[in-house]
Amino acid sequence: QLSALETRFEDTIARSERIEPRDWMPEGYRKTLVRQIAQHAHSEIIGMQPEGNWITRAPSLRRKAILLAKVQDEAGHGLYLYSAAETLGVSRGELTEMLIEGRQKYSSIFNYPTLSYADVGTIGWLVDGAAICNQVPLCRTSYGPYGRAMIRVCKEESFHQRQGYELLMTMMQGTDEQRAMVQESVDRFWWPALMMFGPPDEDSPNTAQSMAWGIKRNTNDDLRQRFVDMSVPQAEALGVTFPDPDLKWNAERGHHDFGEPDWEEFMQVVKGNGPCNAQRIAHRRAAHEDGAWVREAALAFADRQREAARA
Ligand code: FAQ
Repeated sequence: QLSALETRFEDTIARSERIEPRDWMPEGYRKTLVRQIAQHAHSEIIGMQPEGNWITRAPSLRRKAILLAKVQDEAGHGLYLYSAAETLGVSRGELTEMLIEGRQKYSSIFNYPTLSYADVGTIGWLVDGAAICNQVPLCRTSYGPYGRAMIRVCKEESFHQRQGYELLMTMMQGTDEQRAMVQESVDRFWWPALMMFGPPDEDSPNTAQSMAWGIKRNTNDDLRQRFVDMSVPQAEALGVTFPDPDLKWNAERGHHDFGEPDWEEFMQVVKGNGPCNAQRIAHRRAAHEDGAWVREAALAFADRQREAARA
């Protein structure tokens, strides 16, 4: 027997309407949202590092201005997402602690190094491309603050993807060496990009419940397929190939068939054993500790303002 509150919640979900912060929600729904939104926020913040690595070495002022703007946008996305999580009763400070103590995750993709400037283009094209595929449906997620944050995030991600593709297109019109740099970069990022969508559906413990609650709108495998189908013609236009001998059009299915990502590698990266996990967290921890004085000063200032207002 459902209580009146539960019935109202279920009805709201069934009508595809939004759950808002003041509405009653099951504890599991709240916890799942905190987990997913926090991971998403952490991914944006940690995701500043691989590309941030190249800001001081951008090949021109134009490329530097574009890259700076993109990395700043990622900080902004992290902040909207932490704000969305805060509506669920957790603070940004707590979430940051959980990230640097390794108690919350962030996307596996950001544990791979960026070895050449072509990686800036490839991240824009494939990583932001995968992010868009995953996030456009999240604009219709059942939790209001998360869905509304996604709308602006997706608009900015579209610009990010375009700048990456344009960068790669420019390099592909350059020298043989530049074309080789692009292909080498795509070869390294293709499989990790496919892993961004999460484990295969049969090994995804959260998908079924998250779909029933309207938090996720598609399964991991559906979105991965959509991404592959979208990327193949873009690769052809660019003149690069993907490192997958099984990748081919299947007319019967109306989709591309493709090979299996190395799920053992994925598990290792998620567990903290990827090429850059330790470095990413150490960098985030150092930035947090170096910023302690700013937080203390802001609190002291706010206290003084409050006292002045009372006097
Ligand atoms: N990496 O049961 P599921 C960006 C974990 S885009 C690490 O399938 P779920 C933009 C998962 O959390 C990247 N861990 O989980 C940008 C769970 O563990 P838990 C961020 C992963 O939640 C571009 C376990 O495996 N985007 O940042 C990954 O239903 C360029 C079992 O998995 C989002 O976060 C992974 N790839 O589905 C920024 C999108 N996949 O939590 C800078 C929102 C799975 O139980 C530069 N999130 N796990 O301990 C989602 O859509 C979902 O959370 C999924 C995973 C699809 C990622």
